[in-house]
Amino acid sequence: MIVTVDTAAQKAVRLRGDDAHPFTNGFLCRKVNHYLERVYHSERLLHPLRRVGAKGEGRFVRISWGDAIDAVATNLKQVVSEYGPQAILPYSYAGTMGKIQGSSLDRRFFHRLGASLLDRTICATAGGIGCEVTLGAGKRAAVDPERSVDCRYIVNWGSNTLITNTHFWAIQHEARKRGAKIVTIDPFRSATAAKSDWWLPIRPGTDAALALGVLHILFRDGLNDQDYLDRYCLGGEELKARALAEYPPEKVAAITGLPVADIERFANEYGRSRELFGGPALIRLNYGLQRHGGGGMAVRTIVCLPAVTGDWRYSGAGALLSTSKEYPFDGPALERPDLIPPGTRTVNMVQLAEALHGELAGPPVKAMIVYNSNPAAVAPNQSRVLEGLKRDDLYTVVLEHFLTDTARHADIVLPATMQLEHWDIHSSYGHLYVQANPPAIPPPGEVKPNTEIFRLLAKAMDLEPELFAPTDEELCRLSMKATGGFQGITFDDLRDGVAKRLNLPKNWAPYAEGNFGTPSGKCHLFSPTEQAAGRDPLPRYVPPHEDPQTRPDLAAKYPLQLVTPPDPAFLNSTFVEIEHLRSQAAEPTVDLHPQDAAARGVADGAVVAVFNGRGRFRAKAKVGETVRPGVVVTQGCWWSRFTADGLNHNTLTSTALTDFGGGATFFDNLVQIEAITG
Ligand SMILES: Nc1nc2c(c(=O)[nH]1)N[C@H]1C(S)=C(S)[C@@H](COP(=O)(O)OP(=O)(O)OC[C@H]3O[C@@H](n4cnc5c(=O)[nH]c(N)nc54)[C@H](O)[C@@H]3O)O[C@H]1N2
Ligand SMILES: Nc1nc2c(c(=O)[nH]1)N[C@H]1C(S)=C(S)[C@@H](COP(=O)(O)OP(=O)(O)OC[C@H]3O[C@@H](n4cnc5c(=O)[nH]c(N)nc54)[C@H](O)[C@@H]3O)O[C@H]1N2
Ligand SMILES: [Mo]
Repeated sequence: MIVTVDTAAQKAVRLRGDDAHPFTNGFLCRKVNHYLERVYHSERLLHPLRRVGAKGEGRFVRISWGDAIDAVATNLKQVVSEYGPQAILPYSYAGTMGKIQGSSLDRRFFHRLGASLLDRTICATAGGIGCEVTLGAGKRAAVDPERSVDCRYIVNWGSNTLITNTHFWAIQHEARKRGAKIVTIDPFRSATAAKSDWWLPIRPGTDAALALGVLHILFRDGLNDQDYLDRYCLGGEELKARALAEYPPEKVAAITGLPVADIERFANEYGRSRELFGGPALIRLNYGLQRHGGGGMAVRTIVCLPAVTGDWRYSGAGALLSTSKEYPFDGPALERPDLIPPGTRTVNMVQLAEALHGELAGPPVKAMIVYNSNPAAVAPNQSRVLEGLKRDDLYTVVLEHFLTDTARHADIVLPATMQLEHWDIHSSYGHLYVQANPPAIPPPGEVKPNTEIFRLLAKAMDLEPELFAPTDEELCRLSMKATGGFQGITFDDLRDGVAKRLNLPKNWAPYAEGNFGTPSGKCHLFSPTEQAAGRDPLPRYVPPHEDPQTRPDLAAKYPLQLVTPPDPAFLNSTFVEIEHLRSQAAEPTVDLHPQDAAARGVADGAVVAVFNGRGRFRAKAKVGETVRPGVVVTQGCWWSRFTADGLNHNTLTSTALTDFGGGATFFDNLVQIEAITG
């Protein structure tokens, strides 16, 4: 972002994309483009607040920083003396993904206190572990996306790329001009699906079955790159035997709901991309397919495909989930995990509802400190989370920009800086540049960076001053180890905000000659590690937790599969505060197929109730062929204040975990819909 500042007024007057940034190329996404409206929003929090109303009601009074920090320290000390430090739960995620404001002094603070650890599973762990099973420790499906213009068959698999990764869509668009075909696999006709050459409306949570069906066809028709398999892979024969024996197209069609002819055509085009379209294939797999009971297995299986076709040989081709692992940030130096007392329990953030209801092992949660996150809106099983946040015996502190649904339940709210107002350093999970974020303007009002808030808290809690002494710039410097992709790049090279490409070869292709992260360096199509752990050594289809095919009992009551991705106008629950983005999203809606609508007497535009055993909320019906029969989609994450019943789609989602990584299963829900009359 290039910010123009009126220096006399110390005010940012313009914000735009950076033309000199090779990947973002001068444009910002639809939300960040309006970031100045967040910065100067009339509801922005500018002072510490103390709650005076009931939890959730939103009545607060302004207090001084001194009083706020004293109050927090007094309460935390009391919790520690009565219940031990593990009764304190930190809760943070991706509000800012900066290394310094996201995970540095905050971690030191909680580690030193001996607070419960938080397993940050809400987004990416299922696919992370799924990748590691196949590709090896610390590895992700990664390519240089700028080189993907040379791909000629591009598959957006569970990825709403046009919306959630808009700069990569621009690259796909360019590849298409040069002859590429774009295919999207998604139960919902997302904006990406609508703009693709071919939309494959798969049944939710069945992607591993499709991938195994594709493998069946690749092996059956001799479309496998045997040389790549022989040199760089372990278990090609075993995978082949399983795919051929267990995943014939007819069976895969019955699981995925896709016609046999489409499965055959997709596998054939994918496997023969170079011959048919003149260039290699890329699978842009993303988070949509991970948010299901079998999400880890789905990723593990899909990332086998480029090894079988040999697409890993080509720069920009193969599969892309995340480039995040290419950044050798020195996490331990920032976070000091050595300070964690042995035996400290870990709470999975997906299970916040259980944690707040005292259902997890270990001491009850008596205090929670939330920053960079809005769990009241984004965590699953929202009604139970809200009930937990309303507990009178829970002390809640929230560091925020706005009075979010979570902040409204806080005892103390502490105002935090935004991106324009603090130092930070950023990796990416979608490209290969590292960048510092120098502040453009001073913080407004009494706002402070997260780091500074933890410095104040540490002092009030009598923790060792030297742990919290480094300035934010010093922390930035400390974060960069001169190894791997950071060789030849120092913080000083980044200070002015110019993005530097990681030190990787121009035609980077990480797995072109093997180099996987496994002990043998080979791609594990067959995983001895999984076998040793008593699990299936080969990929297989793991059905969703709530699947009409495997849970007919549940489907009798709740027959529809519900998918709950973010609205294109929002970033999870961020930007809901911006009025004109909110008006683009308009109101909570639910897409349903005309057959399912007719069966329920639901007309397009009617208000319906969407419900299951966990919750119920109202939405406006959008009847159309944007979903396959049996599937419904409601986009979020709305704030309670702006919905008819004070709830969003997470009142319907469950805290059940994924097969690998303990991830969230936001898109794995059975529901029923009924028309609301009167
Ligand atoms: N505008 C915008 N951009 C964002 C975000 C945002 O909230 N708004 N969030 C950011 C974050 S934190 C993340 S993690 C990424 C997420 O980026 P994406 O992975 O693109 O995110 P989603 O939109 O959640 O899911 C993608 C698609 O998967 C589909 N899907 C659901 N279930 C299945 C399934 O079983 N199989 C298949 N094949 N598809 C399925 C959904 O219908 C959806 O269209 O986006 C980032 N970018
Ligand atoms: N049903 C359903 N639920 C979902 C998803 C879904 O697709 N469907 N998506 C999931 C995904 S992919 C993710 S990543 C999670 C995201 O969950 P969260 O990380 O909680 O994301 P946000 O909703 O964006 O909320 C982040 C909050 O951090 C605040 N914030 C931003 N920067 C700073 C800062 O510097 N300091 C402080 N103190 N606060 C800051 C913002 O104001 C915002 O309120 O949600 C998950 N929840
Ligand atoms: Mo995410």
